[in-house]
Amino acid sequence: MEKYNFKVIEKKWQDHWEKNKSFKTEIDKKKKKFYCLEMFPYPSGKIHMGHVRNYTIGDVLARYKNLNGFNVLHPMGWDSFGMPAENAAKQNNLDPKVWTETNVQTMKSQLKQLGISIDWDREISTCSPEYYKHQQKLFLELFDKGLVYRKENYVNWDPVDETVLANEQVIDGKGWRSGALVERKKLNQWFFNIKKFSDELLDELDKLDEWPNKVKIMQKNWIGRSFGCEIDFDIEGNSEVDKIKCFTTRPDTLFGFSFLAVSVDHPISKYYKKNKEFSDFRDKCSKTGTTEESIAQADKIGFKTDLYAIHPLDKNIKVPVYFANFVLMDYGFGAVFGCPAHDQRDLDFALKYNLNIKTVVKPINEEDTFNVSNKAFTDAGIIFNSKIFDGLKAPSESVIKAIQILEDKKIGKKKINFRLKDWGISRQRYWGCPIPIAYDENNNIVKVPLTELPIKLPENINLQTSGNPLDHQNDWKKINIDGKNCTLETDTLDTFVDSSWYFLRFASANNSDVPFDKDEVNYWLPVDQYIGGIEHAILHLLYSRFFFESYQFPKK
Ligand code: ANZ
Repeated sequence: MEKYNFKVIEKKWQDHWEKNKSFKTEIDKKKKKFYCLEMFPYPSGKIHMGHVRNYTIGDVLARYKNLNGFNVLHPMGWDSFGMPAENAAKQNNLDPKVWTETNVQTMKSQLKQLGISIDWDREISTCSPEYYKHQQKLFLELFDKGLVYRKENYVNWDPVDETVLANEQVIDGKGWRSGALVERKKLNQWFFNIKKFSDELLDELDKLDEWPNKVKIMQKNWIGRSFGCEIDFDIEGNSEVDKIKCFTTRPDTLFGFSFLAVSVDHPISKYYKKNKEFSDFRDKCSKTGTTEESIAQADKIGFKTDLYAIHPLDKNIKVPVYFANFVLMDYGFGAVFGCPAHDQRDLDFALKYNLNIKTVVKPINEEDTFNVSNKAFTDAGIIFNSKIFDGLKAPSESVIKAIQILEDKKIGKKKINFRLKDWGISRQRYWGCPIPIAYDENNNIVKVPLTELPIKLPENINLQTSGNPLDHQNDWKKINIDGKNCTLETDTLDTFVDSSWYFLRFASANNSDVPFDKDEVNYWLPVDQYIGGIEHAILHLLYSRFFFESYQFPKK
């Protein structure tokens, strides 16, 4: 077999590239542009075949377009913050910066050896202060617009990586990197208010003509717009709780109501704080993560309260109120009315706790003797056993009609809900972009002034500590803002923030004044060909749309 001397090939290629560099990446309005982008890699060590496959596709397209007279932008960068660097450095007593930069050099030289047609003059690396100083500025701009906020919240806690995970980073109830079973924990966190754009993010999907349908469907489901109504249930049993509000998409099944279930974090839980059995139950629930997926997969368990909910259309019907692990606090109102015959989760719960199962929807042409036993009937059908709703086509007529009736009686109100949650961006880790926020002596939030940016990560620090290493950096944490002694935020940003705008940065990669220049962005964007894995369809591709939607380009 012929032996290849890669060093010689690399040299030859570089000479060739220098002489024939024809990928002009300056703006040239006489030519049609082609922006070809592969998702930038995490510098994990060496280039692997997955990278080669991806970059070869981009290379072929970039060359083809170039030969066809296009002005081609084909850049490369490094998604270089993140936990693997910190974990690898921790294990081998190394500096994450050194580990990362060594990997970048190796991978870059391998890509050069492969001869991929990349414009290395625009190389970016997210762990470089040159990149993240702009990100810190963007963060403050979003803060000023009210799109960033801090609140105490239940989070997905990865007990192995000792950090918080976004819902999108929990797969089958496990951390996407560590594989550890995710737990629920209450922490103060920073959030991007992505929910504010739920309607836009959903509606504008229709305009993304060239996006693969699969990606659009995944995003649509993730944003999850649900049409339904909120219903107030009167409560008996505790003089301090008089009503519980539920969100439902099926008010037409109200006569199949046989229990009411609330989340363990529902406001009424405060009345059970001292109850030992309830605290044990709550602890048991916190062993499941906070994502819908992990909750859906967990066994349905409940804690029966001493409360009863009264049927809003028939005061003679009273049903028990439970705390249940399958009810999410951050969806709707953290409470559901259980209708076992027509919802499988409710049916599983009812079978376990021996609750009434009343069938109120039957298949078309079925007798009134139709009865659900161990499989919920969720198809279209006809309402029966339901007094005023009887005979309506379900759900096409019956949902609207039921909402109308409930609205007329002032028991309920039409309501649209979204599955999408605000994006938790705090990570309790060292190797990430510092959040440009400090706290004064009274723990008030203070913005770090632009003149102090970038807030650089401290170097050569001890990573062999528990929790977040930055918490132990007492000198680094001190900052004086307007004469006040303040303490820097020690959470760092989720690395998905870094990758939410890198495709814009490539348009102005060497501009140290602004993250991206309006004219350059207007010329190069949108990306004409984006190459990457479907696993990024929701996370990265949704977050970057949020960034784009929320950011107004600087006026020149
Ligand atoms: C009663 C009912 C009867 C429901 C029935 C469904 C079928 P989507 O479509 O995903 O929006 N729900 C409401 N809030 C909840 C929460 N915080 N945690 C868990 N489940 C919750 O789902 C809406 C349905 O999810 C709602 O409609 C409610 O159950 C449940 F035959 O209400 B339904």
